[in-house]
Amino acid sequence: MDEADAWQVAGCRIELTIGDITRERVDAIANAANSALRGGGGVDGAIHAAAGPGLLDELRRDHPDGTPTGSAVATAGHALEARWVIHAVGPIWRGGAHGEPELLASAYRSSLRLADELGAASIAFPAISLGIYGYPMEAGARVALATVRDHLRGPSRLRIVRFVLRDASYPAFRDALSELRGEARG
Ligand code: AR6
Repeated sequence: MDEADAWQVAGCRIELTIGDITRERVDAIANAANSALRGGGGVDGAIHAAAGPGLLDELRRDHPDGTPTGSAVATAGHALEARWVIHAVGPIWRGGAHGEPELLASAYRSSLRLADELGAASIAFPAISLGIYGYPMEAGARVALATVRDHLRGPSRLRIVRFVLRDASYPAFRDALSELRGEARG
């Protein structure tokens, strides 16, 4: 990882990497879920497959009505290395005038708050809403990183926030990271 892939904000390091989030050895991984919380395709499908059926059982039992767009819920990690999975629901992109940026920020903010409540020191995120939900990559990457930065400027026990990305979204995150770092330097 070179310095273009990392940003120290207060006591926490934000990192960008390319990989498979189901293999991350962190306290918590976030899932790009839908509001029904019953699994799906994309990273959600991969996380359910790797965690095993206990994950869906727990979601059915504890969240029978799902959770709204912009919110997040936590479960155990089951067969994953991570101790917790934080199921965050990003918005479906509908042109940008339906509150999408605020809903995406809210999905990240809710996840970070939950991670802090649980006492997690490290969390990995996928690029929420930037796949099947069609959120434009550059704008979505900027919302993701700015929301993490803002959270870390408040009280937080997080020491690592890692974005585990696919090739397609990585350049957008790298550009957004360098832009935000530049702004922070003034
Ligand atoms: N590790 C890291 N990133 C991944 C992985 C993985 N194993 N697999 C895919 N991605 P998406 P969304 C990337 O579509 O846009 C599901 O059906 C992917 O390349 O998974 O929020 C849910 O149930 C993309 O960059 O999530 C919802 O219905 C990013 O993860 C809906 O899709 C997010 O893509 C959510 O859509």
